[in-house]
Amino acid sequence: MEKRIEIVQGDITKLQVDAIVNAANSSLLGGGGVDGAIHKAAGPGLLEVCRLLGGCATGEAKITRGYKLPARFVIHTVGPVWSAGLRHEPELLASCYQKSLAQATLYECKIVAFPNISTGVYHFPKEMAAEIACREVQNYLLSNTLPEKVIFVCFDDENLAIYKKLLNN
Ligand code: AR6
Repeated sequence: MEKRIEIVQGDITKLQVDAIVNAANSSLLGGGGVDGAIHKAAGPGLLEVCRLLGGCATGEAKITRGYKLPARFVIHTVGPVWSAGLRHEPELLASCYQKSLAQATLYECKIVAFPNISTGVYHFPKEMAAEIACREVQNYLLSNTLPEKVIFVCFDDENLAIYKKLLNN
């Protein structure tokens, strides 16, 4: 496996890294899943500043401080809702990774952690989502020195197995 990529299983809100990525919705005003967990752990300061951001389009990313989180920054990105692959979902998911990484570079983040964007309530097929995530991160790291390291945080066993299989060969 590429030395600058790591896979861990667990709760992304616990990681003491430069930035964690949030799988948000376009309102940026919180929700369930990883988004809910991040807002709960960050405290009300995060929601307050998110209200000022004016939302975020699918495939884009916006950055805030981490407030009470151990992570310094939160990069909020909005993954596509899977709709049979007919609405440019793969390109939009690729864009989430590219735009999030670009924010991380801009804010000089050394270590960035990603959840498995869109693979929860947005129902993007997990295998395809992982292929896109790995490809985009690998390509980005080839041409950028920052971030130094990217962590894929897998919450469920299925994603963990998929990422291990993809990155260990
Ligand atoms: N740490 C890491 N990963 C997590 C955590 C956690 N604490 N909790 C869940 N996951 P989802 P989406 C995993 O549904 O599909 C929200 O309501 C989870 O197992 O959080 O992009 C937003 O507000 C799954 O693999 O995000 C949006 O409305 C992955 O995170 C909508 O859900 C993504 O699942 C976004 O849907």
